[in-house]
Amino acid sequence: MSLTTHKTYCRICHAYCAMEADVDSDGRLVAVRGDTSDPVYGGYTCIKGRQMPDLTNHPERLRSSLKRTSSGDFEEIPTEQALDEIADRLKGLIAESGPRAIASYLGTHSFQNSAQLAVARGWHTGIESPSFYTSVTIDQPAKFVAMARHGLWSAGGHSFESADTILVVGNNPLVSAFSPYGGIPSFSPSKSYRDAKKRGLKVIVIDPRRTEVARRADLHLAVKPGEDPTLLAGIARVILSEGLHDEAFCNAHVDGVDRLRDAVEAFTPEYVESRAGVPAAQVVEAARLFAGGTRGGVSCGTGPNMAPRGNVTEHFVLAIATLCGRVNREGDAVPNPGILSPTPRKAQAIPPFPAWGIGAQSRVRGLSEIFIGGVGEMPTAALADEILMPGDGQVRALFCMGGNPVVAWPNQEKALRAIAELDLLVCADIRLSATAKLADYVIAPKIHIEREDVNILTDSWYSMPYAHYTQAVADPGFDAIEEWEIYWGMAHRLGTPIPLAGGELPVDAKPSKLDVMRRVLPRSRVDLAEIREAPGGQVYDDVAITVQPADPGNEGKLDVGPVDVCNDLHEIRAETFTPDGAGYGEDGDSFSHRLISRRLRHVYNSSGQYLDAIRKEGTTNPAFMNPEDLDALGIATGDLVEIRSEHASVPAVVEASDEIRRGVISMAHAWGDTPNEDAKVREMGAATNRLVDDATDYDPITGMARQSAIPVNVFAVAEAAPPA
Ligand SMILES: Nc1nc2c(c(=O)[nH]1)N[C@H]1C(S)=C(S)[C@@H](COP(=O)(O)OP(=O)(O)OC[C@H]3O[C@@H](n4cnc5c(=O)[nH]c(N)nc54)[C@H](O)[C@@H]3O)O[C@H]1N2
Ligand SMILES: Nc1nc2c(c(=O)[nH]1)N[C@H]1C(S)=C(S)[C@@H](COP(=O)(O)OP(=O)(O)OC[C@H]3O[C@@H](n4cnc5c(=O)[nH]c(N)nc54)[C@H](O)[C@@H]3O)O[C@H]1N2
Ligand code: SF4
Ligand SMILES: [Mo]
Repeated sequence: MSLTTHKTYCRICHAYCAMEADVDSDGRLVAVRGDTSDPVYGGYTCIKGRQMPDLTNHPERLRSSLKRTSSGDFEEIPTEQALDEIADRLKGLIAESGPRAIASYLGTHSFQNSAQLAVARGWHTGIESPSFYTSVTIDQPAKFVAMARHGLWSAGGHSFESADTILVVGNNPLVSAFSPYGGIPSFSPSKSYRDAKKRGLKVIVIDPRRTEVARRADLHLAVKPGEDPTLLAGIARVILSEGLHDEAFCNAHVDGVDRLRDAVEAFTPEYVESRAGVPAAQVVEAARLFAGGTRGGVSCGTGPNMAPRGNVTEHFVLAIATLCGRVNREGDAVPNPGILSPTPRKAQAIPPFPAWGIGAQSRVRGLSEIFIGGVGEMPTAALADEILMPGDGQVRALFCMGGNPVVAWPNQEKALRAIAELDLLVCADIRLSATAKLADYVIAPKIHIEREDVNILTDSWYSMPYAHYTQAVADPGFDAIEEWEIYWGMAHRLGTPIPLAGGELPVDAKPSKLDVMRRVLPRSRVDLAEIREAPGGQVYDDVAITVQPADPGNEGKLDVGPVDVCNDLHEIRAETFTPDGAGYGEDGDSFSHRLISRRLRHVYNSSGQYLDAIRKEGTTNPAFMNPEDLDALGIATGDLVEIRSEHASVPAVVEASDEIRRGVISMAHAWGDTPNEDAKVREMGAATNRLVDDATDYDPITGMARQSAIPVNVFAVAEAAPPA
């Protein structure tokens, strides 16, 4: 059979690797490989991306939309008929309970889907429902709190390519391919890192685990889980007390230096050592090494965001770079000003701005919308309560798009109760996930390679002005639609508008995807049709710019010492803690270990775990532990344990790793299913989010639950002997 080759990009994760795809005459995807001609990726792919044909054509792929019948089983239903029925249900629910009863949760896959996020948001605005939730608020919402309190430098931070020293806090891009804001690039990360080390880049890593990045770093601070605020306060103290900061920059553009100096004064290197487990000399060395460089940024990942006080950690991520003046100055070249959503680059501060408490209020825990890039989102950690709590504003219908709440939301037991309480659950998923299995309707979506998409999320992450707009390459060959079309279908039937940045979407006749994208990206510097016509990803050199002077009379300043952060630091300093060396589980601590989050190279959260090539890499999410901890329990790699938090317990299969400090368990989330499936832990792993308590250990601004550094005990479990 003859094959046609198309250029496209992978959307299994947000790295968007450029690929070539071979498709047969029926439109079926046969093979993929890295596009070696691509100027950014140079042919890089990972094991997940290379499974795209299997993922797309897999027998478990949903090939029809499904409806739950009165007997409780699913039956196939034409998608347009499902949308008719869902729209009728929505009309009834809105008439009874008002629009706030209708919620959306957009999971990780929504960020790889260029029309979905904006159209879903617009649809919510159109029906006047604030119940709009995404995985960002259970991921790294502290980033947005920190930016709001610290302000932003309009011209941005130094690029990775121009850096001589970087600080990496709980972020492992060599596996996660995730690191915006000047960290190790998401694109072909291992090669980028190797090349940068060759040219002399100095790297400091803060992580309880000796990660892939830490192995090749100049300095690895193996912090105790959750003690990043203390360690970073100690590093800031050294920078300020030794006068290593950029005084000229701070005098001109920064407020709060003295407030911060006072607030970190008590975080001496010796205090940091006893509390965070990092030798005092290393605290000093890290500060001198970072401040001694001339260019480079600080990046932070999920671990510290999920541990307590993520807002303080993310504040230091910004403040340490600011103190050292690591920003682009007037006249500097901006290697990539952004093509699709360009922002002006001026040598001036955008002063702190409000980002919470100003929009819709949550009904629980005093929470509110968080503004992410100017757009309000309700906190996902509170959604289960918004479904369960009766009264005005109770959520009764949920659209779950490319997400898997049963294994990803904090507090699995509550998530399951909430899902059972819903009047209507509509999932869009490529297979019957742990969550989709519980839905009233499952809509069969087109998968990545079957969609036209443009690289919105990564627009500003590249070190060159690069854009890639792919056409739909494969054809599902069955009745499948895109997620934005589900929202459009609702608006069409309900007669409600979908306002977007570039104007309202017509809701009478369905617009083309390009028309949608034009309204999502009205400010693109290069015409979208031109990017769409270009074969593969392209560099648009004509849009390079230099940093412009500040606006006349502009007096905006960044704030490195916001009063709230300083108050938090005083509170942190007053906390009791288990001194390093004493070990957890002593001094009144009733938990012997801290369970921390991590990513595994071969799977993306709960996606892909069932594919043959992936299962060869492992069929469970191992509990990685220090060999001495295993010895103390009298167990070895491959043995079963039960891990118990204050809240619940999960089974796990242990694996020895000398990369992890004693007292720590490192385990990936989003494996497994409900407790009913626990006996299959070796075949499907277990959901660590069951251990998470959403309602006691939460962040008061974002509602973020303690999803890392979770206090747990661990018990060896003797397994029944297998049948003879
Ligand atoms: N304890 C703990 N909890 C965590 C985390 C942690 O580290 N520890 N991490 C948090 C983070 S960072 C995140 S982002 C969330 C993730 O939270 P979610 O996004 O809710 O979870 P995923 O497992 O990524 O769910 C993705 C779903 O999309 C489906 N899917 C795959 N491809 C497609 C497609 O093309 N279209 C559609 N419609 N669906 C598709 C998959 O089958 C899967 O069911 O979890 C958070 N929860
Ligand atoms: N292969 C693969 N890639 C992925 C994903 C995946 O599941 N698999 N998931 C994607 C998603 S949704 C996201 S949000 C990104 C996340 O991208 P990253 O944030 O880079 O994710 P991780 O690789 O888990 O790195 C987080 C690090 O934090 C460390 N850590 C845990 N707790 C603490 C702590 O208290 N303090 C400090 N300092 N460190 C701590 C962990 O040891 C880990 O090395 O990755 C994305 N990419
Ligand atoms: S890193 Fe892997 S999964 Fe992510 S886009 Fe690239 S090939 Fe796809
Ligand atoms: Mo995430």
